Amino acid sequence: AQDCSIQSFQVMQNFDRHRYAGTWYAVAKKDPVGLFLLDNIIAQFNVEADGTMTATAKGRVKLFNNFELCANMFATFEETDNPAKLKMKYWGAASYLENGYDDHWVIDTDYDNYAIHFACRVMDLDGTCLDSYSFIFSRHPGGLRPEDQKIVTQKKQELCLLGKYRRVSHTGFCDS
Ligand code: AZE
Repeated sequence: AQDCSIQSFQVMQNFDRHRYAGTWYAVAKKDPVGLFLLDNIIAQFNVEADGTMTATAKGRVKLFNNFELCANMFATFEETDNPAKLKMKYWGAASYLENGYDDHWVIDTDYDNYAIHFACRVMDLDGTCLDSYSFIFSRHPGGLRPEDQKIVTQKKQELCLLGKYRRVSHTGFCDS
């Protein structure tokens, strides 16, 4: 049987935040429980002068009364004993947006084409995840290259999330 305890998940070896920096388009996502980014999700990772990683992200959200807007989000990252397992403190440009403190695990990336992200918010007693979210990022807004799709499918399976992802559309909703 497959081991779905999150501590057994392989993460990116020798994670290099400098190579991870730049723009990533979410092409697929697995949603957590509750309010979440819907589509048009673009993340920009930066390495600051002091070496720490920060990020900004945009994405369409629907708030109370089905009010649609583009959420402008910010994040700072803290290191842990594993360079690919970061802690992300995040908040919105406006107070009615979400803030929180989540895991940010980089499961795999080739830095130039694809990246696979995973965050567990609530763990079960057996070490599996009860409430997770995950992004498949691409450097290309059009999607993944066929050769990367194979790797991504394999990793989704290793995260015990195969079949749980939806495509993220990019219609320009959050542009400018
Ligand atoms: C992520 C990339 C790095 C920066 C940030 C990310 C996550 C953002 C959210 C935002 C949720 C907003 C909501 C607003 C109403 C991982 C995409 C900040 C989870 C629900």
